[in-house]
Amino acid sequence: MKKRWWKEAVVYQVYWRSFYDSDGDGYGDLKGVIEKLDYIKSLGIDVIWLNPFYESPDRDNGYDISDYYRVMEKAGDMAVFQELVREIHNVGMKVIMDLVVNHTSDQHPWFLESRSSKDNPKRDWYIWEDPKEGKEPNNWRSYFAPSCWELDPATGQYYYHSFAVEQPDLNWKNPDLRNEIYKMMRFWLDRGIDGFRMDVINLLAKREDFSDAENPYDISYLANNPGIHDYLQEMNREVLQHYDAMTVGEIPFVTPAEGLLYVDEDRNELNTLFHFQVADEMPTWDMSRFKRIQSSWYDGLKGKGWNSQFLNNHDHTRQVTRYGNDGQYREQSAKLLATMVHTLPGTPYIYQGEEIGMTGARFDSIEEYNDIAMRNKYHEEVAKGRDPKEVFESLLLLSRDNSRTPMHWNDAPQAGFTNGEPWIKVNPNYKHINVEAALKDQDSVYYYYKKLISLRKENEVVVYGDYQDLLPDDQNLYVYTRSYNGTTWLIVLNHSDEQQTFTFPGELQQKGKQLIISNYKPGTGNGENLLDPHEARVYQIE
Ligand code: TEU
Repeated sequence: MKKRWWKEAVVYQVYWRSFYDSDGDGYGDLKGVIEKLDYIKSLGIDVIWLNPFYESPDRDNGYDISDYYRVMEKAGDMAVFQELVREIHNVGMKVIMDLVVNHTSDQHPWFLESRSSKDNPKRDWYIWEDPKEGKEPNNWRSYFAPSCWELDPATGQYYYHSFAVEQPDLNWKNPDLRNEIYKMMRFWLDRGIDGFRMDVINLLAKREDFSDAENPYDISYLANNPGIHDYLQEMNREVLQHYDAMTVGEIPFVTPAEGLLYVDEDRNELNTLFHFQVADEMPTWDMSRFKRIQSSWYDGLKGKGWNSQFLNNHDHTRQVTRYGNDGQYREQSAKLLATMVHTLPGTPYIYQGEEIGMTGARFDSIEEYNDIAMRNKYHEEVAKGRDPKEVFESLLLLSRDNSRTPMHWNDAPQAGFTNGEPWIKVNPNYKHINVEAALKDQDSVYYYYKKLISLRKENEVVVYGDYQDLLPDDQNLYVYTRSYNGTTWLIVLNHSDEQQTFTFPGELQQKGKQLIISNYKPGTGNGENLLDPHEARVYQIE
């Protein structure tokens, strides 16, 4: 495949509101990111992804934008943003921004105009439908609400929202709207950013036919509709191809064949994607399923398009809690999951705090949660008459606040995140899981990440190598090779709480092997044929 900087890169996601608070208002901010750039750089990171910091009423933590050209006060201002971009470039990193153009806030002036009357020129910038028999136009649900339609009493029509009621969807059929978005993208690219993470980008086109869904709970009708590829090709022609920009699309509800249409290098749409076959469809660890997903995406994109690897982000529970062991084997498990993400094919993403093995948070009552998805779901279920405690418990594992608690810098109050009251509670385990402690311990999860990242820089096999799963049916061991230009790496992962015996498959038995990295100290292991709980090893085959 063609060599590209964003294929070789490691991306670090900064959820700025929980990263570092420089002014004591309880929210992290862009100045705080500037203060911590040396830390990010020290890991060996190439690209920072910043979650949205545009002007916003903040009902969905910045994903409800009311002005695309302003910086939210909590985050800072345009001058600080420009300083941040400069500083990031000065230390040799790049920065990509969230692009949220499926919807705006209901407080965006475009929507205020659109809703003001049926003949307002901006009416057509959103999606309006008449009631059907006095009710919603159809039975579709939205991500965050029981219906994707909300009645606007002033004009008697319903507007369409894929997410919360406060996030009306834009109408991408309207060419004026599209041009306005392209203009806005150029504005930020001209200010020096290096690309975009594109929020639910495959939701832009809607179905032509708004008839009822057979199963309204399968909300895949919101995505991948006819016209989407025309919009993305137009966006590429109008904006992206004029910059050396990296684009990663958030693309739920796709098979590899559908995903390829977005990232096929001959089609000029996006560079790479996040598919959600793991994050949305695999609630807890499932070895066979994970292996099938990896193989099918590898086969589906091979030689044509580029994948991304991640196991958590600001929407998905921290990986060591959800997919690993965050108790007795927390450190080993965090290192094993990292080994996997950084040696599977695709660009790896690290979500802040993952590199010190931060765990999911658990609060005591729904009032302590801020996540709009969780709160809305809780109220919907309780209103149906279900037991509140049972509903609450059922939402804990996947609450988005699991991963949104503040970054742990040290063992000082509030984990050194803020001098004020944090906007969301700090995970109490910051006393022993924090950056300061990690930096003092040569065996920490942090130093393991640092080594993994440097391996990617020095060994093209990790980036461009072919992938082969050697034990597709094993429930505990994940064993695969990456091969490139005569070099072969063998990755051996014991994703279980028990010791496992292991035999090198086939011809690998006779070959020489050099251990490149492992999460157990050399010498303390049990020899090559016994793997400790959560042991990870990477060998170069001679
Ligand atoms: O997320 C889309 C979303 O709903 C995810 O939670 C989902 O799990 C998966 O990513 C896609 O199926 C994006 C943002 O990341 C999220 O924070 C926003 O709330 C949402 O869009 C609306 O903008």
